Amino acid sequence: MMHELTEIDVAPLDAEARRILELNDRGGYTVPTDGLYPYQWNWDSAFAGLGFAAVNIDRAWAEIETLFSGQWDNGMVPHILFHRPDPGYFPGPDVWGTEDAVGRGACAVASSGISQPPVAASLAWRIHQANTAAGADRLRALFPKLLAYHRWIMAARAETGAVVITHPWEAGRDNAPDWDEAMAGVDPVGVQPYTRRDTGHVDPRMRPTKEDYDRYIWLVQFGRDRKWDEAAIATESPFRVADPTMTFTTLRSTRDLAAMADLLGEDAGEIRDWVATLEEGAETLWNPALGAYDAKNLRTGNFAGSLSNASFLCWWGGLRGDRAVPALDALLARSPYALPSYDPEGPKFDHLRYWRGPVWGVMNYLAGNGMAEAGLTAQADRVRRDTARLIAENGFAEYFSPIDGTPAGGATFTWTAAVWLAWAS
Ligand code: 9WN
Repeated sequence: MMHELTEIDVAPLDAEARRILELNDRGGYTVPTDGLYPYQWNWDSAFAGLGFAAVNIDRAWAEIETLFSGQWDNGMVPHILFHRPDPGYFPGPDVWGTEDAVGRGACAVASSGISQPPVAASLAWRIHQANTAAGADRLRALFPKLLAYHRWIMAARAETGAVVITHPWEAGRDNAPDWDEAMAGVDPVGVQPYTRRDTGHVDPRMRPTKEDYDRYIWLVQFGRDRKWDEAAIATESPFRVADPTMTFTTLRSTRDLAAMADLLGEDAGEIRDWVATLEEGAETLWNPALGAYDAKNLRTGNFAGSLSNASFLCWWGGLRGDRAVPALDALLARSPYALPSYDPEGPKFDHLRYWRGPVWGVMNYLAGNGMAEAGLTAQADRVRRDTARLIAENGFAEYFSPIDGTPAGGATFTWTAAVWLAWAS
């Protein structure tokens, strides 16, 4: 399965990746792909910034700054910023109804009411490292905003030390098997009639089911009815799941925030306390039966039993030790292309259905870099080479089949282009 990068002609792919960033640039922010996702998404945007760092450092910082223009007064950074209305995506700002949300305050940018994996601090730190002279003032200006974001996460979402999601969209892994038990606990009674837009852009076999969508929309209505009040949602929602993606990306970003604080001469005491809390929380996600980190439904205490690409973000989170290596090696051995979002031998595997099997470049970037840092050189190499091979053979798709590499979801995808420019090439 290994592929020598020397066999890939990188120059035309570099050019295509740059063209995609330009194509999806809407002036200060980038859409994930034209049509399917016409707004600014949180973690997509952080990756877009990373991609731009290889092209235009000023534009890279602008991407992150525009993302934080949508930050609520309570520190939360929403998962979607609706800068300009677009009927091509559902649910839009009218459905989210965040105008009078608790905690939004004076923020004038229309947005959703949930967040997404907080990779912004980590990727801003890398953008800074790409050009420290150009980034000095930008980093200083961004730091208090990043700190406020993380203070919100720790206050609103880290009651067990691990970081919880209140909606599957918040994990960025929408229909992962990780949420199946919690989603079964949501009775979508009273969902107002709606028309999906995603299945008009993309083959429905590559998207979540109607059963999933009914529950996604029910959870949006649930939050909106409580004015997005975190305390009420924490007490009353049937859906509250501790997530490895959120936990490990938060942990890594918190470590990077501490490094920023040191550089800027700021006090890092509060930040280092968060690292300790998150490390203890990460331990609660270790599922011995799986031999890997797993999602945990806080309403039942049950693990999902899901071996996923998120399981192997532990090294990106800065955890060390090799107890997850046997499960990783087993997963790699049964995946023609690494890393599948769900175990190809698991009972819920579906090679094209979104987060129930396909490979995602951004997850490979995070997991692969973590493996390299932890000294898992062979595994890191395999993940990076497979990412390059998938893109070289199938284009800059949203995601790919781990079995035969079929490109799936949207095309000319921003974060796939960014991952190519920043790492895979
Ligand atoms: C909902 C934009 C986003 C990504 C997510 C991915 C998908 C949205 C959707 O697209 O989610 O947020 O409508 O399917 O799952 O990770 O940020 O690319």
